[in-house]
Formats: sequence, C-alpha cells, structure tokens
Amino acid sequence: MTTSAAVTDPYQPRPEHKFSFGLWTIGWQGVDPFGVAVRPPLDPVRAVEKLAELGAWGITFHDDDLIPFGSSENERDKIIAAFKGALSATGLVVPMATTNLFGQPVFKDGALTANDRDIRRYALRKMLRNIDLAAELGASTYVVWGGREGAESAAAKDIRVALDRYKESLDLVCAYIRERGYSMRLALEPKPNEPRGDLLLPTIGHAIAFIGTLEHPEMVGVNPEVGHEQMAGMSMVHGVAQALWQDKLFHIDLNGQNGPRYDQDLRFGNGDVKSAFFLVDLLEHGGYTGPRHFDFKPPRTEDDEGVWVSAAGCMRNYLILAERARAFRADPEVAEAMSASRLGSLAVPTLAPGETLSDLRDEEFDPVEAGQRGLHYERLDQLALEHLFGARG
Ligand code: GLT
Ligand code: MN
Ligand code: MN
Repeated sequence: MTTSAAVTDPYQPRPEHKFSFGLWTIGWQGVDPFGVAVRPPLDPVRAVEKLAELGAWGITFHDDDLIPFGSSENERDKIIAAFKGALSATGLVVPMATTNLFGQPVFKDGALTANDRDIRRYALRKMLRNIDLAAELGASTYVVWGGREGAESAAAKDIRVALDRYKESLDLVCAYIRERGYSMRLALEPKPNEPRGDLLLPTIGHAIAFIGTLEHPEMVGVNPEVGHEQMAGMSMVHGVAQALWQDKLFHIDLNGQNGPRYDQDLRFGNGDVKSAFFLVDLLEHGGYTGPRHFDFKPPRTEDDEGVWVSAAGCMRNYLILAERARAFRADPEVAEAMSASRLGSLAVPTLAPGETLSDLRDEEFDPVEAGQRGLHYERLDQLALEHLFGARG
C-alpha cells in the first residue's frame, strides 16, 4: 500500500470535548432592535444533524425554541418525537434545557418576579412543564436566565420583595425536582442589563450570594456568560475562578465580547482573545468537567453556510486555545518564571500548622526591602502572550 496516513486535524471537535450549543444560537434568525429576520427558521432536526456532523456533543433549548409558543398538544408531540428521533440517530445529547420567560408580551414585567401574581403563577407552570420534558430528555442542568426580571425605574419594583419572590419560586422548583426524583440542578445566569434597564442577579457574585439564601443551595449554581460579565466590567476569569472555588460552576456560556457595550454574543474566540485564553486555561486546568456550551449569535451578515462556519469556529477556537494553554503550562521557562514570581508561595498557608497570631509579632521583616522586590509578572505575561500568539512551542 502506498497511501500515506491521513493527516489528523488536532482541532477537530469530538463528542468527548463536550461541546454543546443552544438551539436559539444557530437558529437565530437575526431579528434585532433595528432589523427583521435575515435567515429562515431552522428545523430542530436539521440543527441536531448539522451539530453532530460538526463534532458537537450536545444541544440545549428553551421550551419555545423547540415547540413554538401556542402549539397544540398534537403539534407538540410530533415535534418532540421528531427531535428524539434525530437525537437517537446522531447520538447527540441534551445536557441542559431552559425556559423562555422573556419573549412573550405576558413577561414584559418579568416572570418569576412580575408584579402581577397570576403572571408569576403562569411562569412557574411554564417552567415546571419544561423541566418535565428536560428530565425526559436526560438533561441534568436547568438554566434560569431572568431576562425580564428587573426594572427601568426603582419606583416600579421593590427589589427586596422581588428577591423574596425569586427565592420563593426557586425553592418551589427545587422542591418539585426533588419530589419528582429528577437528578437535575439549577444554574442561574447573571446579566447586568439588557433587555431590562437593570436586571436582578447582575453578576456571578450577586448570584452566588443569593444562592446562599435558598432552601437547597446545593442544588443551585451559576451559568456565567463571557459577554455578560464583560458588560458589567467584570473579569470573567476571576468570576469563574470564584464559582469553581465555591463549587458553583454548574454550566458555562462561552462567547465573545469587546468590553462593556451591548450584549454582542460573538463567536467564541472573537472579542477579548486574551481573556478567552486564560478562561480556557482555567476550565482545562481548574477541574471543570461540565459542558462547554456556546451561547453566541451568528452575525446577521451570515447565510446558512456562514452559520455553520461560525459554530465550527467556536469549537475550533476552544481547542486551539486549550492546546496553547497546555503548551504554556508545559514550557520549562514558564515554570521558572512562575517560581520567580512566587506563584507557589501563595499556596502556602500564611500561618504554619501550630502557629498562632502571636508568632507573627516578633518576626524579623524589612518592609522597605520587601517593597523593593520586583514580581517579574511582565516576563510571565509576555510568555503567556507568546504562547497565545503561537510564537513559542
Ligand atoms: C438568551 C440570552 C442568553 C441566555 C439564554 C438562556 S436566552 O438568548 O441572551 O444569554 O443564556 O435563557
Ligand atoms: Mn447566555
Ligand atoms: Mn449574551
């Protein structure tokens, strides 16, 4: 045989990479506040087939993405059957699902925290119904993004009371999941604003603090999104690190953003590339084993072909950054630079075992001399950038 071995693409996504996409991402028709749809609706069955073909592992959905709002029971059953058929034919899984509690006019003042009580009761019913479907499809995470939970005026909503209602609803949902015996956890998705002037649970930190007030805090974590943290002027890398530290990173929405402005939902890797590099480094080396979920919007400039190029780009960029992060960590010069920057020293407890605060009192230390020490972070950061740029190993 004279055929040469096929060259394998190191950046080809495979199911083991756990890449997943929202049905609303690749299915986005391009409706924005300034323009109408630019692409036709995407059949969920085709979405499943295309994602599987590209090497993705999972697909996620809002109830209304899969089953258009107002569908009859008969239509609903047919859609679910076709979706299930596509999943079993391709092997794609449903790791997460969520509820659309923001699109319809009924939710214009929020859902779980709407001032109108009957709207809150309807929202809860809508959510529980889709949790049943999510469980049936095998989802272990249920995302809660309070897209309309907020206000434009502090006169319009008593935020403390709204948080009482938010907590009440999530406690009821957790009780329902337990009663049904589903192995499912909730993941709250923070966002500072848009579409409301100000949203409840605006950052990872607010969400984690709120979770501590719930009846079953162990069932609830966060689903941070790159763009949302940047909109709030926060570091996604620091926020995700804290979520991991508190065992609260239940899910993640990967996309791209260029600093504080409207929610760009760019393909992962576009936008702040350096932050994307350190985020992938953190996920790959920080013990996160959950889905790598993309929540992006293929720009309006793209046709159907461009949608799939954009989706493939998200996964490919993640794999490229993961490879760059591995090379960074494996570089002996980086190890040496980290030690010169005393990174290892931060891992040593400030008091040694058996010591007490009184041991600190008489310690010899020259603060002037310590203040003159350089930290050599510029060298370390330069090495990181050179790995990111592909200029080293
Ligand atoms: C919506 C939002 C996303 C959320 C989705 C989950 S829906 O597209 O912009 O950030 O993750 O409800
Ligand atoms: Mn999101
Ligand atoms: Mn977003």
